[in-house]
Formats: sequence, structure tokens, C-alpha cells
Amino acid sequence: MIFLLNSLDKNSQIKIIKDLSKIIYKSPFFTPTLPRFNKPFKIKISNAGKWGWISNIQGYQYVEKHPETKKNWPEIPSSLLYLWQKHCCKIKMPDSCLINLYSFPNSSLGLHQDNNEKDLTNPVLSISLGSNAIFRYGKNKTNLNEICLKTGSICILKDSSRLYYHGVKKIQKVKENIIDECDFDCFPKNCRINITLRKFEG
Ligand code: MD6
Ligand code: FE
Repeated sequence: MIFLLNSLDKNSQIKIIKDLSKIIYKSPFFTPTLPRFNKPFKIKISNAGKWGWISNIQGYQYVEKHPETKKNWPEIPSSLLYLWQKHCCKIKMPDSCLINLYSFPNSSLGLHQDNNEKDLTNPVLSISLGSNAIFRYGKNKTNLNEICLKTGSICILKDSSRLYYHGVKKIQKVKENIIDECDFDCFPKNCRINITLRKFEG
């Protein structure tokens, strides 16, 4: 697992937050539920790109339409495609952009692997914005490392770390939250946003 801590400067973060607000306007956040049990996740999500990742009683799936608006997901903004090209790959572009919204203080994300994609040799890139995440990761569920992901940090799963387990133990409020400074109604105060870029189709 590669961590590029505090990699994005303030202006690039603000541009991404603006681009996200446009996505959320067309494609509102919704609460996914756990496969089989249908219990709600402690985060909200939305997507951009051809394929959006969702979870419901039926399982984890990549789908072409928002489950509530029934519309196609908006396009992945160039501010994010640029980061994929810079850090992952110049040739194959991502076709899926998952936006996770963590509200303070009660959001968290269970330990999981990203393994629903068709070709697991393609990397996954994530961007953290807003409040801090106490992020856990490791090759096995039993031997986990912990790291604080601050706003502007990038994380890449590739090669031998592609199937590492990872999750968010808790959210830590920060003094100056860049999402609050942008002042969009679609994001709650003290929240954290994590964006994951992936290639679902080969
Ligand atoms: C999060 N991140 O940071 C959750 N997945 O909120 C992920 O699930 C994740 O950070 C794949 C690659 C990087 C990640
Ligand atoms: Fe993940």
C-alpha cells in the first residue's frame, strides 16, 4: 500500500471539492446496506463514471445507474483523471469513481478488500479530504497497521498490496476543515470525503 500523505495542495483540493459538489447535485448521496442483512452502512455514498459501486441486500455490485434517481452517474471530472494519470497509469483510464461521505463523529467503514473488479491487476487510487481518518490496513485481518489520513492524502493499492484489507476505524475532527471552508450545502460540517478511482471492466 502506497501512501502519499498531504500530497495535494489547497487549490487542487478546493477544485476537487467543487467538482464533487456538481456530481452530488446530480447524483445525491444515499445510504448503502449490507448484503444479506440489509443493515445500513455508517457512511453515505455516490458515484461518477460508467460504473458505480453500490451495496444492498443482494450484494456488492457495479451498476450503470443511481439506485434512487435511476439516472446514469455523472462523468468523472478531469481533476481526478489527472491524478490517476499522474500516479497510476497513462493508458487505461478509470471507469468508476466512488465517493464515500463520513459524517463526524459516528461514521466508520468495516475492514474489507477491494475485490469486485474484473481485473485485479489494475490499481485502485484513493483521495482523502476534510476530517482525518484513522485508517487500518494489512495483508491479513489479524495484523493491522494504523495510519492517520489527513486531507489531501492519496493512497494506492497495487501489485502485492492490491488485496490488502483496509477500513476506517474513526473520524477525527480537524480545526480547519477544507470542505467547510468551501461552504457547499451538500456536505455536512466536519465531514470527511474519500474518493476511490477504479477500473471495473478489464
Ligand atoms: C476510506 N478507503 O479511506 C476508504 N479502498 O474512506 C478505501 O476503502 C480504499 O482508501 C481502496 C483503495 C484505497 C482506499
Ligand atoms: Fe476499499
